[in-house]
Formats: sequence, C-alpha cells, structure tokens
Amino acid sequence: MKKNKLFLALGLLVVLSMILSACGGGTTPAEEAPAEEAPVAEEMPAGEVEPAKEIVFYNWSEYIDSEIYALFEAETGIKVIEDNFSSNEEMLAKLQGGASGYAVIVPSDYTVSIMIAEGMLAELNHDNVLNLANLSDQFKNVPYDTGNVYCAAYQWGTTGIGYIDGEMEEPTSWAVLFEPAEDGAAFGRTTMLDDVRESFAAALAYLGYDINTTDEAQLEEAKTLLIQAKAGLSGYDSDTYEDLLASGENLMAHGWNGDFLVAQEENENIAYAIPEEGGVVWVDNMCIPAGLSPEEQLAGEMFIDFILSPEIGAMLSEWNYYASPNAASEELFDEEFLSDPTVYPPAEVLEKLQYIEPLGEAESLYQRMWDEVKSAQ
Ligand code: N2P
Repeated sequence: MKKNKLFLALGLLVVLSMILSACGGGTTPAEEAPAEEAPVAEEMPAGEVEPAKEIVFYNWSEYIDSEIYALFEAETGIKVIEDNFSSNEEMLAKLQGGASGYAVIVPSDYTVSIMIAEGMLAELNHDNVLNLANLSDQFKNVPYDTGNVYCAAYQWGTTGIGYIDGEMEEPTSWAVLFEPAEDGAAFGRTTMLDDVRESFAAALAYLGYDINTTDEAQLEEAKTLLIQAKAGLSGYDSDTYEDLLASGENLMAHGWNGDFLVAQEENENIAYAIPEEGGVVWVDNMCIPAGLSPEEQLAGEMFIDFILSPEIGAMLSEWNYYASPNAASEELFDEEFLSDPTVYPPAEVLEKLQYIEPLGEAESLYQRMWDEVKSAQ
C-alpha cells in the first residue's frame, strides 16, 4: 500500500485549520463584538482548573506522528513529551513500580481490565472529551470498558507474520515459526515478539488450543514449541523487527500489521499474513493513570480529545497504518485504505482471531514459563 494523496491533502487541511483557529478563524470582523462591549479578561471562577503546561505520553514505539504534538501544542499551549514501552507487561510493571508523571498511557484491551481491577486508572470526565462521540459504536461499547468510563480506543489491529515476498513462500501456518527448517530461507533471519501473551498465543493457536488457556499441560506444550522455535530465530524484538525486514537483514517476523505496512514504504516486498490457525486481534486504548493532579488530568483529557478529533485520528492512521476506531476519521479515509485487507481483515479472517484476556493468577504462570523460554539454550 502506498501513501495516498487524500492523506497528504488532509495534513494540509489540519495545519490550515489550526492556523485559522489560532488567528481566531471562523469569525469575520463583522461578527466580532464591538470593542466597547468586549468583556474584560474574565477571572477564572474559583475551583476552575487550568491544564498542566506539559504532559508525558507513554506509548508503544513508532505509533504516532510527532507532528501531532506540534499541532496540539499550537492549539492548547500544552507540550507533549513521549516515552515508550515495548509490551503491556513492561508498561504495567513500570507503573506498579511507582513510576509517576505519565498523563496518558496506551494499554491494550486485556491490560485495561487488569488496570481497572487494580484501581490504576482514573475515570475520564466526559465533558472534557466530547470527541468520544466520534468513536464508532463498537468502540464505545468495548467489553473491558463499556461506555468509555476510563479509556478511549486509540487504534486496533492484528498480530501475524510479516515476510519478504519473493524470498520465501507466504507463511500460511504458524509452523514456519515452530517447526524451523534449517534449509528454510528465513532460518536464523526471523524474530518473534518479545511479548509473553502474544508469543504464547501464537504457539497455542498453532496447537489448536484457546489462546487464553490456563491449563498447565497445554501451556507446557506451548512452552516446548516456543523453545523449539528459538533455533530459527535471530532474536525477540517488538520495536525494530519491521526495520530488520526493510533493510534485508531478516526475512520474517512475528508482529503487528501496521508496522509491516509502514516498512513497506521502504521495501515494497514486505507482505503480511495471518496464519490459518488464527491468532490475536487487539485494541489499544488511551487512558489516564489514577492519582494525577487535576491540572495533569485535564491536560491528559484534552490530549485524548484532540486525538479523537476526525482529522487528527486520520493523521494517526496515515502515519502508523493501523485501523481507526474513530468513525469520523474513517470518513476521511479513501477506498484504498478502507479496502486494504491487511488493515481491515475480511470477516472470514476476523472470525479466526481472538482477544487476549486477563487471566488473574494464571498470569504469573505464563510469566514463569516465558522466563523459561527466554533463558533456554
Ligand atoms: C506500534 C505497536 C503496535 C501496538 N509500533 C500493538 N499493540
């Protein structure tokens, strides 16, 4: 898929409308109140909160166009600093460890459930996030946060296998990872996600088991397969795997759909497949950690609201090539993007995909087994 003209035009439109609004656009001189009636600078009513001047956005790597920060700052005066994580578990551990200062974080579905249950998220004041209305109905009623009490969907996507077309066959089964053939083109030039739930999900799907199983015997089998896969891997990677394909260093990677589409810009032979055994579909969400000051909370809500505006939501997908949960943004996409099966999988593919679910106690079992996989020789 190539970047399309609509998107480029859209960028211009956004910049223009920002400039106009900075100039008080929309109001012609005739509409302006005569000077003598202009209100004197109003004082903030007691108790009214001013947004923080600066916020930290804790996001997955390479998931946002930094131009969006400039536009947000131009509109609100709030500066955004970005910090990155590579997995839900890394982000969760960091916050559980007491990291503070993040105003907006981007957990996936199952991690939202975990964080709500642990009291780690603040409720959104919907009066400050009016653009929640732009989300499509499906994303207003996600099972892990019905009614967007805590979070707003950011982007959604699938997990599969990216590969170099022409250098190897299309991977139709997870077997390409779990039964590595020494004479296979991608042997030793393959990465898997450094992600406990994603990697177990791939192995469990290959075995025909539920990707959310807590059955210890099934997990042992999955662990054995994950260890077996290591022979063919050059490593575990969740941040740069697509670049390693684009540069030609690797031929195959377990990863997220949009990342491969971005890398296609550099190497048009990059392709994406979801193995026939199925896999993972996910929704990432913008949420505010509990315990912020009212000023930071407000600034965080304003940032979420900004991302949910139609043009900015479209800019986001333009840049990261993930599907948008924002119905108003989708209206700005062209047919080529909306009909790209890598972005919007057809129904028969979607029906083979499952969400990762929170597993309570069993999460530590997964973690212990993942540690064993990682340390196996
Ligand atoms: C973007 C990562 C996508 C996040 N680089 C997967 N949940």
